[in-house]
Amino acid sequence: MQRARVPRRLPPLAPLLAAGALVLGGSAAAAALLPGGTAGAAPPAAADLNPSDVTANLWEWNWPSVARACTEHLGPAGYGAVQVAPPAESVSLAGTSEGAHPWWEVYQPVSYGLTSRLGTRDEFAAMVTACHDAGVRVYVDAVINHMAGHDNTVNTTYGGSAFDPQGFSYPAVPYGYGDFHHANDGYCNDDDAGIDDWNDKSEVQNCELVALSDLKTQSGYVRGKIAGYLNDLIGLGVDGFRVDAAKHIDQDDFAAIKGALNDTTAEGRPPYIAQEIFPGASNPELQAAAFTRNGDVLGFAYAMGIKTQFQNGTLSNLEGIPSWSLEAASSQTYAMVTNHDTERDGSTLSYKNGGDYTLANYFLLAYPYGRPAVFDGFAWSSRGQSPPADARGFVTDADCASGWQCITRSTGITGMVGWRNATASATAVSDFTATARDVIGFSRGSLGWIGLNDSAGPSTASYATGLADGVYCDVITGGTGPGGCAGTAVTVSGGTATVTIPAGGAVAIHAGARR
Ligand SMILES: [Ca+2]
Ligand SMILES: [Ca+2]
Ligand SMILES: [Ca+2]
Ligand SMILES: [Ca+2]
Repeated sequence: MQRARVPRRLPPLAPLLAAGALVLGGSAAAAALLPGGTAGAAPPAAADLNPSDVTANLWEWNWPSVARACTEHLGPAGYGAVQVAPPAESVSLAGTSEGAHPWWEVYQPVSYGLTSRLGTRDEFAAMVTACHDAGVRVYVDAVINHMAGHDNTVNTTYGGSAFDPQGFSYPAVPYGYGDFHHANDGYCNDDDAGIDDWNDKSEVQNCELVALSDLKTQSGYVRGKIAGYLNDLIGLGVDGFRVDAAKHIDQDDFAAIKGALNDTTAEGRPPYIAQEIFPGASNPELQAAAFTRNGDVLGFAYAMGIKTQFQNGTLSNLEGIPSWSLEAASSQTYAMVTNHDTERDGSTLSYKNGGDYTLANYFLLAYPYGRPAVFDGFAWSSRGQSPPADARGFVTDADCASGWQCITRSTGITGMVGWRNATASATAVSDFTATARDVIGFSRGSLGWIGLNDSAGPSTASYATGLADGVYCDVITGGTGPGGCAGTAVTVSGGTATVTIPAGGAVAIHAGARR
């Protein structure tokens, strides 16, 4: 079910009155409903953004493509946010050992200008406006731990800004040699400045990650430049940040940067923060829990655990998630099935896993752990491969029929975004039932029920649903449609439903999608 949205620029009462939802005696009565009793005051923009914790991570989609996705798909489906790839001007590498213009170019910024392979500053700004108008927040992947690799042998860039990789010189910011960490400089106690002890907090945070020029975030000047970049994005309407390589920035330094950020323009609150704390450290100071005071963390352990259960066909084990040892509490986690790094290193499922990947994304949206982000990147066959781009590396429009993944707009996933939004207030899992090791069902209170079948054949069984008696429309097959259900109808009687779940598929019903 898709609900109509109120265009954000209408005065606050007009849509309600137009819809006949309120019958009032005139403007005085209407004014009494507004804070301060002032008719015609600017509406709180927050009311116009989708009340949803679901993000679509449209990784390396160019800005016009993100804008169109927000307007045509993400907003109408009820997504709360879209995550976009790093927007800063970056290196442009026509020839590398991984081919022309590898995807990781955008993780090597050369300035904080917004002329990039994903579009211009104007296109970025227009994208944010289009997404907000569709009810969708914009979260930016912020690369602030480092600038480009000092091992680059060319200094070509997408916006034309000059930089000197070996000289650590970025005149467009400007940053110079002294704004970076160097070998044995009193910060990085290492002879070649490259991190090799991944459990030494000082080395991990003050030395270089794979030759990337590491910013001296202890410097007030450097912190000011980073905060200036993020505040520029906030000024364009950006609502939050996925902080790249956050593990490599001292927690106190990032707290100081965060303290200098403006509130968001749309909702007037601090930007949402999701920190990339790559797992693997045994030193507690480098584990996710040591970073949550600065914001949420990416849910790597959850994604890896999901992979194991869906690949092994052991969905019954998902009942035990509350006892899994995960990075952080649900309220501090940005959850996912995959992202651009883990789909390449194979630590999580990806589009290459077919049905398991789709089913795992349904589960991500159904299960109340973290703020789920559904990923759509591009199809790839070699690890460093460029996104579809022109000869100069500028990314071409995302085409779902050619080269791009578009699960975020699929019927099943958009149905599940609606399901998650409709069940949000039922925060616990109930009625968890495993009718086989690879077939499960569970409820979210009295608001929704889902069944998932990871076996090779259809599975028919009876489930306690928690729902009121009636006929519901499965949202995986389209939810409600003209004159009934677009797809499968499910009858609940005495709180129980007998459901046939397709092989490798799911059936999901909620109180907001009844026939
Ligand atoms: Ca060392
Ligand atoms: Ca070293
Ligand atoms: Ca660092
Ligand atoms: Ca499986």
